[in-house]
Amino acid sequence: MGAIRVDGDSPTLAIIKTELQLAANGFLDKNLPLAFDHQEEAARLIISKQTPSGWDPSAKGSLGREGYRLLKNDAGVVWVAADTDIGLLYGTFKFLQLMQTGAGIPESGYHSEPKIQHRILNHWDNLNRTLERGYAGASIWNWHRLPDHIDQQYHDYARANASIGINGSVVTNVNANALVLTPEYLEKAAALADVFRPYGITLYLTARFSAPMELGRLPTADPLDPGVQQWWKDKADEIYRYIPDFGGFLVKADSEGQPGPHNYQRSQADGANLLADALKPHGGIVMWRAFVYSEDTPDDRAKQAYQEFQPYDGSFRDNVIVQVKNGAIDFQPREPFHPLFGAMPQTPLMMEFQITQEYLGQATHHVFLPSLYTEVLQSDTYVNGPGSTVSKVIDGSLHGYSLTAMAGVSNIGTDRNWTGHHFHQANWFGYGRLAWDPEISPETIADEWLRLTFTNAPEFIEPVKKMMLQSHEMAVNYMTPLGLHHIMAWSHHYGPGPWVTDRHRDDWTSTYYHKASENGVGFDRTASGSNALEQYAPELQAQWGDPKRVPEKYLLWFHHVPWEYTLQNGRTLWDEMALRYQKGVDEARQNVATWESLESYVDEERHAHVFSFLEIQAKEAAWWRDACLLYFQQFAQSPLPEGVEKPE
Ligand code: GCW
Repeated sequence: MGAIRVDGDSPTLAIIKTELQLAANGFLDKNLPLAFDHQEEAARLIISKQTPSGWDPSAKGSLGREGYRLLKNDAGVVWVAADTDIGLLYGTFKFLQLMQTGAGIPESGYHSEPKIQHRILNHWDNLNRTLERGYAGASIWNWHRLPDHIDQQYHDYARANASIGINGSVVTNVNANALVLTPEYLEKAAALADVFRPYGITLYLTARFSAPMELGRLPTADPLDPGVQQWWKDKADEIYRYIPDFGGFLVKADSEGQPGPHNYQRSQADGANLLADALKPHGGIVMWRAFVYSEDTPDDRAKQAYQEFQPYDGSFRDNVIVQVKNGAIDFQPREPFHPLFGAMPQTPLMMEFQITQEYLGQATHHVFLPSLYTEVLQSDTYVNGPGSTVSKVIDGSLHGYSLTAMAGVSNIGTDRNWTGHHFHQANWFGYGRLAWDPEISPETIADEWLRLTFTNAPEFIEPVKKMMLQSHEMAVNYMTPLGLHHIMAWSHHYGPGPWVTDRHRDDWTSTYYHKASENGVGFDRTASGSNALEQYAPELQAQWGDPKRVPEKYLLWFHHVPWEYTLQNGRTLWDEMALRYQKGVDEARQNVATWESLESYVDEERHAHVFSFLEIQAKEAAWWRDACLLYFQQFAQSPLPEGVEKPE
């Protein structure tokens, strides 16, 4: 990398120097101590907020709080430019990535600014280090040893996140424990925030709505009660004494047993505004989740969040952002986008994606999630005419939101490879890249990740990229083709369970969702059924409401159709369903063979690890196929079409 000049002195600039040193050692495979104070004339790489002599100051332009520019002059000297230290850190990471992938810096330079302000990981981590829906070991937060012991893993975590542009972390579970708001835990949280800060990462906590009762011994948590309001104000003041740049609260209320404003016949806006007012003087925000559904079984759970929130559009404080899951049910292998997107022009909405694979084979099934994320982000809501994509709702451009954010439910744990499956690092990486720029293609993300993680050899990149890019469709095929959803085993959601019925409440069963009988299969969400469809724009109602026009991937999401129903390709529904299950299995098996053939490109340990997981996936794809086809066949009462293997 030659002579380097890094201007200035700060914890973030110190990190930049460490990164350059690490990269130099890695790229050159030897330890050559770098010096960072070269005079301008000698330096080949300049990392600076000031314009170096001989450079046109206007070339840098204004870059905002987190943007950066990479410039190269005729002599081949590179300048990483930004207005802030964090911008320089992001620029340095990009510079190193371009070097490592062999892309180099384009002649015209490279400029990037995030399209979304808050790019956040949500950890569903409990204080006792168990994780809700975590499949890669225990929680990396060791609350017992904090604040005095700072594990190296916290630094590594912050570093990895900064390298992909993530700038916020909610370190506690949305099913919240109020204890984290006590001084003992705030001191621990403050120690984590200290680690995160120089990497540009803000710490957030989940707030349990009933905390004023549990911690403050108040008789109520009613959001309109002055005593409750004062309690939250005092609590916010206290938190900011520990963590001066605390980001704010993420809240799950009135959902799956969590307390909330419903307990006091108040609205979601009343609840969110209570916390927003407490945080406002300190600059904090509230991320209020829309994953609210009633205690009683509804006619259609898919309608509930919209019914609960849409009427309150415009009633939330300006430091509230409503956090909406990508689909209206719950992180299914495939769902149409959530109808709230586009329906709340006066209330900032943020996206919640799940990176941990609760319903997608958990840690052992390889599914490249950027394909799923992009499908949602590029969906057209039509609310302001064609082209009103979900990504434009989220980046604020469609409705002029002043607050923008994206959340990803983390798949990180104490496993040595962080995410259980090596390839699930690509989902963490891809989430970060899409939070920075929701328009990037899955193909670009897969390409970047493979080069940064394994090798630049095209003989490896091409087949593995193909495997990644088809993996989402493959999993949908062997789990829930044609719009089927929520037919997983009960509670843990691993493996098939289309037969699940009679468990506490109907909308936690599979039969509620697929409604299979001799007459057909699918959930009628048109006007003749639950009419959830009316929550979408008229263009979509017309298209999706017509079984002949709805994309077939959503057919059984919106329609109940007979088994002998004819699809666009002329096959019956039953035959097509069976063939899709088989296709998923075939591809999962092919992946095992593809990976096996690439042994020479990957170190033995990682090759063997991925191989065994791909074998599990292929075996379990067949389990899914057999279980679902045997179950549905009792209603379809037809033989399996040619080409579909008979269950053993
Ligand atoms: O689907 C459900 C999960 C719960 C989770 C909930 C939520 C954190 O099964 O484990 O709770 O979603 O998103 O709140």
